[in-house]
Amino acid sequence: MQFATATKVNSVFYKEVMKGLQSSPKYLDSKYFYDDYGDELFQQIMNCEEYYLTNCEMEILKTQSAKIASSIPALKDNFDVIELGAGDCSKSIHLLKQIFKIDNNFTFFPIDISAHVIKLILADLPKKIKELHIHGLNGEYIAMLKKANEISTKRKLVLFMGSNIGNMDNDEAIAFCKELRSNLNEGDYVLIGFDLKKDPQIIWNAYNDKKGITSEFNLNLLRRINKELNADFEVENFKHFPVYNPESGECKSYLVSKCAQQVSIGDTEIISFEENETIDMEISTKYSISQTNKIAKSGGFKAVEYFYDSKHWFADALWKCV
Ligand code: AVI
Repeated sequence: MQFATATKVNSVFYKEVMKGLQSSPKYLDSKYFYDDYGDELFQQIMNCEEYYLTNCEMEILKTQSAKIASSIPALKDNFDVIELGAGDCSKSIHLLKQIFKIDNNFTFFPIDISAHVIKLILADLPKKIKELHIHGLNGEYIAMLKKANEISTKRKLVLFMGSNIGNMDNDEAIAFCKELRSNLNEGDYVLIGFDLKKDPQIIWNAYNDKKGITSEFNLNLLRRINKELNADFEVENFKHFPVYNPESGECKSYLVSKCAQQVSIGDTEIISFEENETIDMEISTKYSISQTNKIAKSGGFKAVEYFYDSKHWFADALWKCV
């Protein structure tokens, strides 16, 4: 099949992949993990034994949603709820149900980079909370938040859970929070999930599960590039290798080239790999509470309250726009 269709070569995906693979050291953006199969693999990760994050945050939402809702006095006024990276809404649904008891007239705007995920939410959520107003938005967080703001001028509660912020380094996280704040108004709230520093072995295991699902999740991005950008990565020539630094709290996933090799992308580009050369695939940052407070302050928020799971491995922080 001829690759040189104008759309693919001009796509942001192609440009960002080329930029990352032509850099030194090489990197790819983990936001591209989530094609249909990537979504499925992430679901499997969330269910796997070692990946504790989902269970911890689920416990918080299942047991403390009433408390979270009562900590936000603004919910008694006219408001809407936005979820950045909504996924399957299996955690947020507990909070949405509590909020619905306070006011059944709000609109829920789930935002997700995956069109597939938004389709599933629109099909499933109305079965679980009848008469909930839902407006799904498929795209990047801030662009879609701006869209939600064009549709609704009500006060906002933004949910940004799952430690999705951990997939940014510290500077990116602060820049992102500033941008988030600039698209909200004083008195709006954010509920934001942070995976906390803990026994480093527990963290490392979460990104190196025995069944190899996380490895597949990383390698799947190479398969996606093969499929969508007409590349010829030999996926078995790369090895998934996660590293956790307990000092910085950065857990980083690399793909390591098992041999010297060349990969062609599209009709024209060749990328060379040396043996043991790396591709930086993902950062999953782990935080202390004082680090999260610094991020809140730098972003223009005030941390109002923290909600922890029983092991204190994870925290959902309630921030108010000041
Ligand atoms: C989505 N994000 C918070 C996950 C994480 O833990 O960084 C993605 C993930 N990567 C490997 N396992 C899960």
